[in-house]
Amino acid sequence: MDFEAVTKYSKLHAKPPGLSLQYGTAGFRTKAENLDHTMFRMGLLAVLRSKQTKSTIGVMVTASHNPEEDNGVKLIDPLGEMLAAAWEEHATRLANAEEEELQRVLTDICRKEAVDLLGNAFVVIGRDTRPSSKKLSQSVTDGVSVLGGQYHDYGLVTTPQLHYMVCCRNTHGNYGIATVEGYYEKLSNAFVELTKQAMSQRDGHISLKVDCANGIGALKLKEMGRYFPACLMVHIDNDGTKGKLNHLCGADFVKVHQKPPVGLEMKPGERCCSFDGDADRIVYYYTDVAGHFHLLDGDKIATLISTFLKELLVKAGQTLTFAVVQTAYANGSSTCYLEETMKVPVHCAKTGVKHLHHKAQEFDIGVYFEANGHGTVLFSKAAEQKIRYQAKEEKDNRKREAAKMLENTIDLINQTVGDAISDMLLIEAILVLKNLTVAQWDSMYTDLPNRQLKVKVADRRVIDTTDAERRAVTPPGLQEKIDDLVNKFQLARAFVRPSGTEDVVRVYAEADTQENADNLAHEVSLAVYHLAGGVGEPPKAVTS
Ligand code: G16
Repeated sequence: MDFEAVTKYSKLHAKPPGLSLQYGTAGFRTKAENLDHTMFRMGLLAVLRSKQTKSTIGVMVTASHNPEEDNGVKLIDPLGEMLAAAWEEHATRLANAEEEELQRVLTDICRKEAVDLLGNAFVVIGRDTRPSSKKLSQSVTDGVSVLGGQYHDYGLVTTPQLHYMVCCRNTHGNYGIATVEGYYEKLSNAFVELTKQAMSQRDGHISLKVDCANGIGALKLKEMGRYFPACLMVHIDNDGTKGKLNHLCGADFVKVHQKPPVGLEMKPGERCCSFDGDADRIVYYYTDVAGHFHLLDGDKIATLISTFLKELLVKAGQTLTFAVVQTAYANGSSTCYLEETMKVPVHCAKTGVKHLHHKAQEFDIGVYFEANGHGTVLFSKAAEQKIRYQAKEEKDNRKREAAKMLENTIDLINQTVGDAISDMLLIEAILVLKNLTVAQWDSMYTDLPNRQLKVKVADRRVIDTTDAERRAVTPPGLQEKIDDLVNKFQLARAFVRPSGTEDVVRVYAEADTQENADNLAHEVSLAVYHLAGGVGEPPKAVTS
């Protein structure tokens, strides 16, 4: 390793003194102006990871749902999955090393991970549309180059597109062609194959409004429009020409505030959805004739997809293990419906796609979704082979047709990570195939009223949790207080956890009525404020 060059270039990407960051739920996130050194260093780290795994590694510059002034970076491992946990620790140490410690930290990582420094390294880079992203992605390439790594810069892509590229490159094209055109063709062809028979039997077209959060999703959905069949009419709103990224729009806004985004007009019954800033999350919604807003979040999406897959597996006569993975944020009604009505095993993982993804890998078919709309479906290698074999060789027509549909579903899904575009196409296909309106889908079960709040504290790390984040271990007395508050309400549940992407503590509460959910959330917020070092004014009561 040419330490002299590393030291020289590192000074051009100097670390703000005293700044300490952590590789959180989805990489590093903070104000963009504090990230230059982290980007350079993640370029260095990606080279080491690439040399160690002898594979292409991805670096995505994005802060996803965070405000436009923030930015972030995350590394993508060889099969398109999130960076391995041990390397997250290396990432944190490297990002926080003072200049004079850099050489020691790099040497230490190489020793611990047995990195062959003579090996080749290849890194692919992508970025979202934030004003700061271009310059920050150049800092990544500086880091890659100084350690002699090769790179390909995909420029503006959605986060899931970069995950897809990494997987395609490391599977030598087996997963798909590693270009945006390859991505568009793979997904569009699968959508057409899956829906063509059903579409030929019905009049009219599929029409959908998409709030793209003024982010990269708008650009990519527009490009992809050329590949869509004529029957699929997607109307793009919040395309970035007027509004600010994630401001009063996007999946996170709609989910947390339980109301429509600005910049999108809805007629009663019209199907709408929102992406987040880097298009890795999606939620659906509509208003009914009485003007009431209905949200179909990640839980409703997981339920729809699970129902569809289970029906196909029964038709195909396949006996594969099947499970759904959720987080503590999953609405109690959704878990109940999945377990009791659908008889599907449900598991609870910690927040963060990486945790859900790992759990879902334990099954032949693992459906995972966070309530916030981030999720996908994983098929084990063995399950995929069985399905593809049956789609070709099965003699029974009905079973073969079901297997073919499962095969097209596999091709439509981005198995590397939650993908708003891929999820949207799958949902649209299922609604066509099952002949469901959005209101019929919504009526599968009724959500328990719920509320999410944020509390500012001096140091959110004072809150430690256990049991997949459903119980607080510290600070002392907080969990007991939450238990007391929950006991005051019917059908109630509440938990708190430090966010891994924003400098806040998140509070979730659900109860029998919206008023009770709001009151419970507010009282739990006050408990956090008083027991965990709240800053500023105490949280105000919720006005729904
Ligand atoms: C990221 C993660 C998600 C997580 C979300 C919020 O989403 O990928 O798994 O649910 O942050 O995390 P936290 O509550 O820890 O802030 P995104 O869409 O922002 O990348």
